[in-house]
Parts: sequence; C-alpha cells; structure tokens
Amino acid sequence: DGDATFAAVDLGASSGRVVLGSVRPDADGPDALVLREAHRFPNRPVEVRGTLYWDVLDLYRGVLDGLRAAGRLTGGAGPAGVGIDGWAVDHGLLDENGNLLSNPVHYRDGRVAGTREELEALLPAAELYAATGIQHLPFNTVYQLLATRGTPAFREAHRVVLLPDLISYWLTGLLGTELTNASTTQLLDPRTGDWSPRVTEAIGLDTSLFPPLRRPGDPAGELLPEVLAGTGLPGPVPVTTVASHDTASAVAAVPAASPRFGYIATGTWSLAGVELDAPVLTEASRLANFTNELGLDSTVRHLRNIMGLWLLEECRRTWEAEGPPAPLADLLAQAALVPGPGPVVDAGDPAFVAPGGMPARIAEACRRGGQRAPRDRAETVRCVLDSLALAHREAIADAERLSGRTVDVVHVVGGGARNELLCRLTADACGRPVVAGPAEAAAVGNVLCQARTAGIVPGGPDAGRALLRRALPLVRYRPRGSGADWQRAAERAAQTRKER
Ligand code: LFR
Repeated sequence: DGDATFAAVDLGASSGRVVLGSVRPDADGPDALVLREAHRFPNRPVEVRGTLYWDVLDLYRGVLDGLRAAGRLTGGAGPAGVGIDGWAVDHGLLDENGNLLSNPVHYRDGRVAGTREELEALLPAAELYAATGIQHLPFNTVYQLLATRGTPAFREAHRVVLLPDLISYWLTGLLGTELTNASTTQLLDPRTGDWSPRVTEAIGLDTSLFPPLRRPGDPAGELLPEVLAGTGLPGPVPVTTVASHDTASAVAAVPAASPRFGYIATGTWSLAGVELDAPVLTEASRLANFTNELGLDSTVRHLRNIMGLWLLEECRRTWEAEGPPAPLADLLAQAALVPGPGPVVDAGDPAFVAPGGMPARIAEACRRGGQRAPRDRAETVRCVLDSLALAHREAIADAERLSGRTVDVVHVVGGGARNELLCRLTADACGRPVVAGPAEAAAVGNVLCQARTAGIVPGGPDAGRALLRRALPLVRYRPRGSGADWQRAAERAAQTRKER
C-alpha cells in the first residue's frame, strides 16, 4: 500500500501545500484515490526597496516541513515518490556553482513596465504569437528576462531556472526545465516542444541558460541525503517530473467523461478554455488574447487568463488592514443575497494585476463604465463574483468559436470549486451545467502523473479521469435563466476598461 502513496508539492500564489495521494486503481469508490493534506503553509511575498519578491527560502522550508509531515502521516514509511508543481513564468538565476544569485522576483512586480514595447520593436506581436501561441501577459518570462538582463545578477547567471525546477534542484541536486512550464515563458514553440529560434534570436538569448528540457514522467532524481536527514524520511525517495505548471496539472485532473468539455481552473487566477491536440495560432486567437500552453500527454490548453479570486483576496487584504477580519464565509453568504448581475468589471483587464487598494479600483472601474459603484462589502464581493462568472462565460464562448470545439459541460476545478456562489453564477452565466471538483486539482494531477509513471495507473488522459470520476465527490450546478441579463452585463463590463 505504501507503494502507491505519492507526495504532491503544490505551490500556489497564496499558499503552498504537500498533499499525499494514495492510489488504488482497482477500488470502486472513494478508495481509488485518498487525499490527505500533510501540510499547508502561507506564501507571503515581500517588498524590499520597491521590488516585490517571493520568499523562496520560506517556501522551501514549507516544502521540507511538508515532507516531514508526510513521513509522519505514512507511519514513518514515507511516500513512494515526490512531484513538484507551482505557478508559471517566474524564475531564479544560478551562478556556475549552482548558488542562487538573487531573490526571485514576483510576476506582479512592476519591473516589466516598458518591455512590451521593447520586444515589439524586435519582433512584431503577430510574429511572436505565431511562434509561441502565448497570450500577452505583462509578466511572461520573456518580458521578465528583458527587464533583468542589464543587471549584474543576470550577467553572472549561468542558469535560468523556473521556480518548481528550482525547488526540485534543491531537493535532488539535479537541474532541468520542465516542458509544460517552459511553454509559459513565451520562448517556446508549442509545435516543436523546443525553444523558438525566432524569439530567442530576436532578443539575443542564449537558450543554454536554461537547463535541458524534460517532460512529465521523466525521472528528476532522488531526495538528497541532506534532505532525507532533514525530513526524517527513509530513502531512497524518487522525484518524478510532473506537469510542473500548476494549471497543467490541474487540467489533467478535470474529471471529464467526454471530450466536449470546457474547464475553469480557479484559484488566484481563473484559467478558462478547452483542451486540444494542437495549438490555435490564428490572428483571431491572438486578438482574443487566448493562449496555447502545453499540458500532459502533449495536450494544448487553449485558454484565457482571467484575474480570478485574486480580486477577492485583495479586497479582503484591504479590509483586514482597515479593521477586523472579514471572514470569507460571511462575505459570501451576504453576497449571495445581493441581486445580480449588478455592476461588473472586466476581469480580464491587466489593470488588476498589481496589488493594493482593490475595492477602490473596482469601484472606479464600475464608474468609468457608467455604472454605479458597489455600496458595501457584500456588493463588492458580488461584483467580483458576477464579473468572474461573466468572464468565464466569455472565455468559454470564445474558446468554442476560436477552436471549433463544442462545449457541453464546464468543469470548475481548483480552490474556486469550493465556492458555491461562484460555481452557481458560472453555470448561469455560461448557460451550461457546471461540475465542480476537485478543489485540490493541481495536487491531484501531480499525484496522477506520478502514479502513471510508477505504472499503477495506465497512461493517457482517460484512465486517470475515469479514476477521478469514481473516487471524487463532484457537485453539479444546472444553469438558470435565459442568459439575457448576462449579455447585458457583458456590454457594461466592456465599458470599464481603461485602455481599449
Ligand atoms: C496559476 C498560474 C497561471 C499563470 C499564473 C502566473 O497559478 O500558474 O496559469 O498564468 O499562475 O504564473
């Protein structure tokens, strides 16, 4: 039994966790996959002298604490393997001895200002899209590298290492660049699965700065003796390359029964779209700001990044700085009583990427669009959730139109699957049934990939998805209403953008 328990390290923008997943593929019901959270720890970015950093050593400590807790939960036996996933795009710089040269910068930091224009002068946006299929987000790795390449740290850098790969390096001593996450850099060609010479030559980037590419399922090494000693785990513990981009792992954990599904991976972001066999690199797809990220089993996620629950987390951060805590359950219960859809903002607007003052920024956007601003916290929360549901509706409709894939059902996975109001509004806005769960989708996808690699679950997307449908409690929401009110809301939201 110990042979089938895997530890998933999953790093999110607001928290990290180590989840144990025990897989018994021949079991009929919930026993087929039993999840236990070994440890959860906050992810608290730090601003120093005007730059927003990830506290990557604190995160690494959380990972070690989590592995120690995983050892205890398995009665000292330890997990049969470890896999690491996390958010995309960000990187650390290593010197030739493998030492971290500077603290990794948060993708929400403002250092990338002006780099879009810089890149555009070297490579027109249409060519960049045709080469990479990646939607413009101000913080894509390509822009971060342009922002950092003049710095002493970059000049000293021997390696550029994506964050989940950095954690993996510290655990194993071995370097690699995991493919699904590499696809988010906007430096990779999704058709070849290799760096795009078109882009790397345009910016003069030496791709040997990136450790060799590796794919989900590739071995990533074993926990180092010092890690075993520090966590009390008995060795050897293999580390497996999983789909290290959390969204890739999350979509691998969508328990869909037919290919005609859309998904919304909700957490700090909402990633809404469809799963395809090949990228959609059309001009229409670029103008709709749709991305083509690589997934498990050579799939492509054709999706749009939507602000997600970040909007709500940031509102709560402001309110808690002003006074007593604003418990989420209370806010959601009050928001459910507010009639809607009321005032809405464009939840795809990159104007909301930066932290701080979110309730005021939302109110201002509503007024800019000729709507009244939310009057209190309940209305603000309702505005956020209505806006997210609306953005989900538009992304699913655009995904269908751009890819030609029909969507009969929308799966909501990730933390937002626990948010009943968000799921209900999403079903209404999309005019399609919503199936919610699993909430720990990235960890589940991480575990599944390890179980496949160990030969416990058959390969390919379907076997894992069938196992999840048997094992997991899923909640269904039927759409209500005609959608006319959401159509009108869409027109209002479109008026709220600062730059159009
Ligand atoms: C979600 C996610 C998104 C990516 C964003 C920034 O956690 O990985 O897919 O666009 O974070 O890395």
